[in-house]
Amino acid sequence: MAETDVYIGLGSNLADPLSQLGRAVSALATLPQTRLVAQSPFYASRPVGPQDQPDFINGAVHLRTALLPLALLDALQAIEQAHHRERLRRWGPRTLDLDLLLYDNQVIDEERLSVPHPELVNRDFVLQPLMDLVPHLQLPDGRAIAQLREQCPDNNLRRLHPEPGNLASPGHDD
Ligand code: ROI
Repeated sequence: MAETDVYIGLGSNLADPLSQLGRAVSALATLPQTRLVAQSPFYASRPVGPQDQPDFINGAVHLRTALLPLALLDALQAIEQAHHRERLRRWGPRTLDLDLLLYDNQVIDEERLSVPHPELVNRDFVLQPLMDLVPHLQLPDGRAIAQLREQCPDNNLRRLHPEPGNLASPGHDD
């Protein structure tokens, strides 16, 4: 079975966003022909779009899958629906967003699907979790996500879980 590395962005700002993301990661881990390789920390972020909505919680996961891009997109949309996805208005609050950010090194430009995700390069709440997963990741056009992260607008990203202070610290001697 040919497997492909893919990266999925997660976002929510309605109905207990942290638990929405936690349950979404579990659902992604049980997709057919798919394995969860790694999960990023979760971050709080100021909304892009109208400001009269709650902050978002964002994260990303690395999957290895044999699903083709559109089959994977169908599976992501099924998980969104199972979470009673609500999108109240354009660029407004939502229960769960699952975005196919990267599918191997492929460029996909179809009616239902654009990969890499077109907004990826502008969003710290996508680039930072991707960097946590793969610090040296490059886009298919060769741009390094670490450099894009330095240049992109600031959405007041705050790392929530696991908290930075909870990381094992080398040199701690008790
Ligand atoms: N803003 C933030 N911070 N995080 C998101 O995931 C997000 N998703 C969206 C819009 C409404 C554009 N803004 C967002 O779809």
